[in-house]
Amino acid sequence: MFYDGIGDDSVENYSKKDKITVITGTVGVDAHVIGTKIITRILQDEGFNAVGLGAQTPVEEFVKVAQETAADAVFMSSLYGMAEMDVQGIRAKFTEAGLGGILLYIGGILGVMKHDWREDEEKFKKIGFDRVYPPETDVRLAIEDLKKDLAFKAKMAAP
Ligand code: B12
Repeated sequence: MFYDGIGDDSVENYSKKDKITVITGTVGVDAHVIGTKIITRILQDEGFNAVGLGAQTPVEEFVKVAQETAADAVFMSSLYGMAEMDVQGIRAKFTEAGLGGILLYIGGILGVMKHDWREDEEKFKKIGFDRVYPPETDVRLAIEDLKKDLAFKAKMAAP
């Protein structure tokens, strides 16, 4: 695992809580790193505290860094078609770490070969993701979703 170190929001600064913190990275042993780096950069440009874990990041590392940074969300990528295997039990792992309420989003190319993306959406939502995106989704769409989801959570938590 390595930190992207893009911009000034690398590991040294990641504990600051004046911004919404989003962890990014490509899960499992997937080496595709370009998309997640772009996502990290866009999040930072949009004012988020984005912590980029880069490629080949095990779920446990996402959990550990999310805990250390009190993260609000994870934007997880997977391109090589093995995501289903890599993320089994992910929601339980976050919950065990005291992060049951964290928003988990995943995108990239989640299945192997051409197939109906809605099957992926159903499958990954069952696994515990809040949002599942088809290939080549513009991350700005997910950022808009994140703002809505955080606002909804805040409303639910209000007395
Ligand atoms: C470059 C590339 C590689 C490079 C990766 C270099 C690197 N360090 O990143 C190398 C040569 C190493 C490689 C290896 C392999 N690759 Co490759 N690779 C590609 C290729 C051509 C481009 C990927 C890329 O960088 N795209 C550009 C970035 C900017 O786009 P992106 O990753 O899709 O991300 C954007 C969006 O999807 C979105 N997004 C991504 N994640 C998320 C998450 C969220 C939450 C949201 C909202 C949005 C989002 O935002 C990103 C930014 O715009 C694709 C083909 C393709 N057209 O996708 C194949 C492809 C992904 N590779 C493939 C395969 C099979 C492999 C290998 C298994 C090949 C092999 N037999 O060894 C290995 C995997 C090795 C491993 N351990 O991972 C397949 C996957 C097939 C599948 N899923 O069914 C593809 C689709 C090629 C193909 N048509 O068969 N690959």
